[in-house]
Amino acid sequence: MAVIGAGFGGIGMGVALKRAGFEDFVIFEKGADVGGVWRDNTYPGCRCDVPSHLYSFSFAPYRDRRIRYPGQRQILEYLHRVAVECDVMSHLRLGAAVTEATYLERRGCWELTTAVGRSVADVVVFAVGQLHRPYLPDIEGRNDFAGVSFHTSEWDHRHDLEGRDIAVIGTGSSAAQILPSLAATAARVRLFQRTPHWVLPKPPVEFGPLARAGLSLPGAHHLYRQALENGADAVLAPIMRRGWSARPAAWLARRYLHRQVPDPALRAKLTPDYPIGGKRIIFDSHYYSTLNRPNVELVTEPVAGIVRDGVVTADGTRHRVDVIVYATGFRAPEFLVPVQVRGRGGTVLQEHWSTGASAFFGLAVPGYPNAFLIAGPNSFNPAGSNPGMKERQIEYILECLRLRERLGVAAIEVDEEAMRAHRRWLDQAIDKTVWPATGPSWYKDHAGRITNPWPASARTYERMLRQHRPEACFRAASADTPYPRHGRSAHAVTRCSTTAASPAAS
Ligand code: N01
Repeated sequence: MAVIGAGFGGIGMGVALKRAGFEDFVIFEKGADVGGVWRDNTYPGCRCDVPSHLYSFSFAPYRDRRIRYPGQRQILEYLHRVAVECDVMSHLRLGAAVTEATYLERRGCWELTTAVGRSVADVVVFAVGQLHRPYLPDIEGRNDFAGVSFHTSEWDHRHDLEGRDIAVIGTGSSAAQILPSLAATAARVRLFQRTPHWVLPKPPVEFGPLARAGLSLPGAHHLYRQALENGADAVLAPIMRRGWSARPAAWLARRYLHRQVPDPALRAKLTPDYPIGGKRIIFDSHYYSTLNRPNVELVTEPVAGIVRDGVVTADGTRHRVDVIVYATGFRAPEFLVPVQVRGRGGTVLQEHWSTGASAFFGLAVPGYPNAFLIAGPNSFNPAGSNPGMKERQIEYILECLRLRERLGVAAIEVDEEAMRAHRRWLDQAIDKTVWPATGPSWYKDHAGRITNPWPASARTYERMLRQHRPEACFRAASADTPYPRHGRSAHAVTRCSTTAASPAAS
């Protein structure tokens, strides 16, 4: 069996396989380390805006009585610890980017191609995440810039930005986290905003003395996690569907903006004109206040081009800068790119998705037997914890593998009708959200189809998965190839045949 990606999804899948008594699997990771986005994003100020008691695996609960929102390094350390303690490290192949995955129909398994060779795996789990390929906008003259420039997820730490003139393009969550750190030492920061985002304040990074004392009581960490989970489902999720909390949340955000930004002209520029929740809400307590600093300027004229020494806006102003930081987000709707995935009949998944990426609960696609996704289309939780969503997907994938074993077939795949029914449900659920009424964001593909977020609460996702058992929604992909029974341990959920084979060229 092969898992592709060693972020939260891939590590979580590896741990679940080990716990199910399954040893014969490989995790292919393109990078030189585990961690996914928490390995790649090292920009100043990078930390999770979801409390880690929630943003962690339920089987490896976060138990810190001091820090509520750990920084990037601490989250990376957490993932390392999980991988080491749960004995997943020996399954890793680092620096092994999978470029092709082809379903071998007669054998009911997958052939995977990396730069060093080919492997065959009976099952493949794509755990590549949604936010790992940087998006660099196609701004005229981008390559003409003579200074230093980089994307937030590819921070170039060789450059000291103290005393420099910096342009930050984009005003999403990454920009909001970077701005206070940059502004503290830069000569000047110009923040280029196309659309203002909704911002809600978040509690301090560290717990206060009362919370610390509370967390020392038996069972308190678990109760706190549950409270966060309930809060996200009951308060945050309805915002996206114009539910009861949308108005109070918008009121709170406006009041927060009013209190933080005394200048009415600046406030007007920062006031969103689309419903709250239309784009991912920024949770941050230092972004607005940093915009009041004398060395920070919010530029709302559209970026028209980039020249040797700076950024030119549509009004013709030339903003001379030494450094350009692209806080312009990720190619999130291009799922699985650049892996070329070929399913039954040689159908390329990206072509199959030419009318919009879609998957059964974000985790399986008809015509792609024994292939599963973690964090696939419409399974990003914009109102809570994504490690939690991934755990639900991992549990479901294990159940699919058990079903395959029970059926005694080489391959199973999600039924077309189950997919169609799920699509119908998704369409009506998405119609009830604020996303159709909001402009472009990484929630949508280039044609405006909403391909990334889950349109309900995490609890609804869990409940719906329970109601859509694999027995009812998956079927044997081919009746003639029996389930491979040789060498299987008593506890194995599926037999793995991941083997290094001949180099790709041969
Ligand atoms: O990216 P974004 P991000 N000219 O796509 C602007 C997660 N995350 O890296 O809004 C000018 O949100 C674009 O403008 P507009 C989180 O899920 C989590 O900040 O399209 N501007 C927008 O302002 C988040 O949602 C944490 O008009 C241009 C910005 O670039 C996701 O990552 C922390 C432009 C892109 O914002 C992505 O966040 C950080 C152009 N040509 C991130 N093109 C946690 O703490 C684009 N923009 C968990």
